Amino acid sequence: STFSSPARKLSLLGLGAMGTALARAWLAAGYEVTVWNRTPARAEPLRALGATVADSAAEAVAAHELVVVCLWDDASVGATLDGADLRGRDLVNLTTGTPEDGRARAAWAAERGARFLDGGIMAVPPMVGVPEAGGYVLYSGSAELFARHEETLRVPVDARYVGADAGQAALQDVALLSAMSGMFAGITHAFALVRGTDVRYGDFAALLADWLRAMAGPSVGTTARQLEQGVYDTEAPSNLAMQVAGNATLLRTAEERGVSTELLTPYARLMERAVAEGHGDGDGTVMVELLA
Ligand code: FVH
Repeated sequence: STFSSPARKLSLLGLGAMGTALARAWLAAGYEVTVWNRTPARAEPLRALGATVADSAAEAVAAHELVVVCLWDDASVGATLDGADLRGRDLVNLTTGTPEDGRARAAWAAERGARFLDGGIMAVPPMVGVPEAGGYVLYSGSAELFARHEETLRVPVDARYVGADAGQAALQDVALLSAMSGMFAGITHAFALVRGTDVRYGDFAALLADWLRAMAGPSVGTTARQLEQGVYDTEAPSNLAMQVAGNATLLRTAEERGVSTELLTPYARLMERAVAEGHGDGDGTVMVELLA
């Protein structure tokens, strides 16, 4: 179609774990890929797979219209692209950053004559090139750029465009990562509780995975509905007052087992504040308002 990628070729700067996985996926799909990495040795396995290795970042940028960067942080993007001529380039930034980083980088790219798309990768390297793994990239920024290169961008992992505000992909990326962080905190505490007991880790892991799935699905749906309606009445027999009472048992159990409560305490304190402010009869959704 007229919106498909005009050429099956691109430059990729940054060959860490993620950049290398992306390069491999494009090469496997028959794309012409020019690569560059600060430490040149990391490019050699890709040369063996057919990539062209540029001697400098500027040379890689000059090679193709579509330039993808996947670097450590936003500062390394600025440092890497500093001396490159970005005029007429379609710059896709797959480096994790904040929403403000994304917006500032979009303005920076526009000043240099480039179109810009910011991407938040919701996948780990082994998921790249494996569609059934369910990974995707959230993109925001130039809709025109996304339409033009959508076919190419979908090669390593699925792609979802979330809006013209270049900060939007990072916002949703970081929100999802933050939720993951809380989940991993819970998993860490749970395994610490059963550690050194007769509980078999494998059996417990199966219980834990099923429990998290059963809780997360309905919970996020309820939270979204309540935020949309601005009504936080409890929809389940588990209001905040009950949960605060339950927290005392969680904390006492940790103490009995000699497990630190440092992961549990902050969330328990927020629930207590919600109850103290008169929200004991409602669902935990009100805590979203207490935070923001
Ligand atoms: N790996 C993952 O699981 C996650 C999944 C979700 C997305 N993240 C983000 O992807 C970006 C790159 O992550 P990565 O996993 O490829 O990271 P590393 O393997 O550590 O490679 C980092 C590359 O960045 C280069 N680099 C670092 N600093 C500079 C700099 N000042 N100038 C130029 N390049 C720089 C580094 O080069 P070198 O050390 O090999 O010379 C690597 O190419 C990241 O934003 C994740 O948050 C990954």
